Amino acid sequence: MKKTLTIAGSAARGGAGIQADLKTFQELGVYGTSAITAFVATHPRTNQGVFTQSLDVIEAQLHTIATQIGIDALKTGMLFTKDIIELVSDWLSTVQVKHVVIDPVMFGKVGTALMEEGAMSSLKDKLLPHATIMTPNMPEAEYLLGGKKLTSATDLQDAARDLHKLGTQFVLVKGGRLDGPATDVLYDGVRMVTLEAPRIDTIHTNGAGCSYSAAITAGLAQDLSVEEAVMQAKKFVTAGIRRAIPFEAVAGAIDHRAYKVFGEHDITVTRN
Ligand code: PXL
Repeated sequence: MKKTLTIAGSAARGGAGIQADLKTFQELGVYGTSAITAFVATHPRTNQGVFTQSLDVIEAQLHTIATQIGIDALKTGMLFTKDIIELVSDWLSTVQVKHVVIDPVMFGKVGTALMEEGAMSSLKDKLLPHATIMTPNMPEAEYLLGGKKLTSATDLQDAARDLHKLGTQFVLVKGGRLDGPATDVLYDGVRMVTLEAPRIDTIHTNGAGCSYSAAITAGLAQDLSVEEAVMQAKKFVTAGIRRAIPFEAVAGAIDHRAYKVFGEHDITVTRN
């Protein structure tokens, strides 16, 4: 069984973060391990929402997994601080991991900050050069590009070309926030691949981004090509959103079982 690792935050609600990643790994048939960078939950008295872990705790998890289990592919999700980004980047320089997926998590669905201010330069200069693929959504791509606004599928392609210069092998810009079909673009410096899924009219998409990058990680661990892994991941997330689990108080989560149980995967791929 191939082994995967997620380095990310714990989302107590169970839809996103570490919880989404491990569910995705399980569904796609890889062994999942985790290094938790922070806990995301709202404290009833202080209203504090992000509780980062000490660098020692994070380093201990990474060391344990690398020395006792092994890693065929890994992803990073919410790292939150500059110090954590630098710890993970330095650690990546010491281990040989073939496939590294970087989900540059910065904002939650409603704009919640999931990366502290001042961490961007470390993300760009130290972490991204390790990436096989980075998977920004539109606000993250805009922020990485210094505030440029993305409003069309053509803008996504331009953004992918610009982001590729940051040193990752592949860039996947996710256009879920555009109107019309859910269009993403994958660029490797030469070829632009457009993946399109029908728009599913729902607010219940918590964890879609996390699960997308986790599914790519699972595919890469199993030796799919990057394009195949992204295609499978897009199908996985589309099926999950179609069967999303609504919650009463907050936006619901994608159903991680959907791809395997119902097998829906109506996406189209265009290459140019
Ligand atoms: O979906 C982005 C995200 C990533 N990581 C953690 C989160 C969230 C959003 O809720 O809680 C830990």
